[in-house]
Amino acid sequence: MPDLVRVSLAIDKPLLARLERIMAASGYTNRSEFIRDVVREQMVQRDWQEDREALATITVLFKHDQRGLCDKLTDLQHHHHKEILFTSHVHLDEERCAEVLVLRGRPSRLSHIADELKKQKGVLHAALSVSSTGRRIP
Ligand code: NI
Repeated sequence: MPDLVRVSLAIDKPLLARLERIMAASGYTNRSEFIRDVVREQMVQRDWQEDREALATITVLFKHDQRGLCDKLTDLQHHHHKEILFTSHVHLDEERCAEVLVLRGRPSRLSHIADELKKQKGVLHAALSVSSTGRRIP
């Protein structure tokens, strides 16, 4: 573990009570670990706001018998091969499939790819989950 520095901070009681409730609801028992994770989360959000290289996953739920959809989804993934690191396909039942994509690149590009996938006819749901390459997170 890197050098740890002890800090004290001033916080008003209602805000501290709120922090403790959020911590407990999130399953944290260690206040320091909670604060460290809040800071890391803020760093990831800033990377996304400032369009710095990031990591993301996109989950796409779709009906595989929609005419032309599977070809279209494959075409889109080839077009964005520079950002898409990995794709996995799951046959959920007789009609529905899900694909999970892992992407790396500028957040504006990754959001654009998610939007492109989402708007295809036959896509029932598409969700972007944002993360980080971790290079800037201590
Ligand atoms: Ni399938």
